[in-house]
Amino acid sequence: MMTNILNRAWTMAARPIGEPTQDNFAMKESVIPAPKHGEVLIKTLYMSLDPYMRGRMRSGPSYATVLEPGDIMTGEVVARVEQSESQKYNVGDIVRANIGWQEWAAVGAHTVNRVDPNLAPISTSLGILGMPGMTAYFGLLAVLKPRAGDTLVVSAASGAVGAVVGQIGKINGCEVIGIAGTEEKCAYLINELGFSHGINYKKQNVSKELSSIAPAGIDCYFDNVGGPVSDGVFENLALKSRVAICGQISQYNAAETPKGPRNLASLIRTRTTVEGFLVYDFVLEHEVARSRIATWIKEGRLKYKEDVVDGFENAPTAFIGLLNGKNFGKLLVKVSD
Ligand code: NAP
Ligand code: FER
Repeated sequence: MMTNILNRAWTMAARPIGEPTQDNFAMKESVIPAPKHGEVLIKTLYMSLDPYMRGRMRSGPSYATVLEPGDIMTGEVVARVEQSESQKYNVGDIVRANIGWQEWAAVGAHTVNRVDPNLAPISTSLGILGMPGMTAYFGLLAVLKPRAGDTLVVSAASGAVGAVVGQIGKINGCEVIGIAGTEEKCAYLINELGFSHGINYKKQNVSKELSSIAPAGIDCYFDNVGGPVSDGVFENLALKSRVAICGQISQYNAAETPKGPRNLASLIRTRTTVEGFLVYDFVLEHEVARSRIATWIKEGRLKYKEDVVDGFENAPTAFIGLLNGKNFGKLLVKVSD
């Protein structure tokens, strides 16, 4: 019945200092577990790779448990039920589960979430209909609260979160400016997603470009990256502007976190509000957001791009690449058919 004899998992072999390397990961094999009463045996189809995983590899204060060397890498997968010891699921059902970087797991049926394959392709339950999509939706609509006519800037704009932020911004009547790391990504923002402008932060001066594109200033900034990109945006904020701190990916591989926020004096003049948030702050509203996003996809008002890497063995390389902008769209690993 089972194709693989053994289960495979990626563990954190050693805590990375600075940029992770292959040596920070180790593959561990184990027997495929047998589900107990109330459990389901699931087989991973797609595995999500997300920037927050770098945070789990770091020691220090966090909203979540940090990994210790030898622990299986944290993460969410979309999987198929292969054996069920629960009334809740049948063999063949598709679920989303927090089993980490693993090919198989036996887990309590109450710990997984059903995925509706008729809503959209199942891979989207890790992307636009999953955690990154929820992040975009609530970070924009509940934290930044844009008004029609606002100028919205989003960084890491072609990524899993950023692309959704910009498109929902457009649906809400914003003028959207995206910042991304290649010409190809910027062209995609404008030609495929309908953003007004794309700024390539590796080739262009973010502050100068923004001051010419939006001389009246930026009303809303959805910050995914921090660092020099955000310095350039902060120099162009409008009166009563809002900044949502979603991520600071430019800092995730830093061996030492820089002390203190920078460049804040101008916020006095502009009366800017800066607010950090976590996608889980809005968990009670996720289902409503998921169905609204699914409707927008069906209506052709939201597009999404996935970057699918084939093969479980390639997860560490793909993850290292994510922290360097190698991905173009939501990064997934295809683990099995
Ligand atoms: P993503 O944007 O699909 O991929 C990450 C992208 O970040 C890369 O492709 C790269 O794109 C960009 N990047 C990497 N290093 C950078 C640097 N030094 N400066 C500027 N950009 C850099 O990832 P995602 O899943 O959508 O996540 C985006 C952000 O949201 C991350 O910061 C993540 O931590 C955050 N997040 C937060 C929450 C929350 O609850 N607060 C939830 C989910 C995600 P370029 O080629 O454009 O550089
Ligand atoms: C993320 C980046 C940071 C994220 C969560 C955090 C869920 C939280 C960081 C912390 O607790 O220090 O992408 O996604």
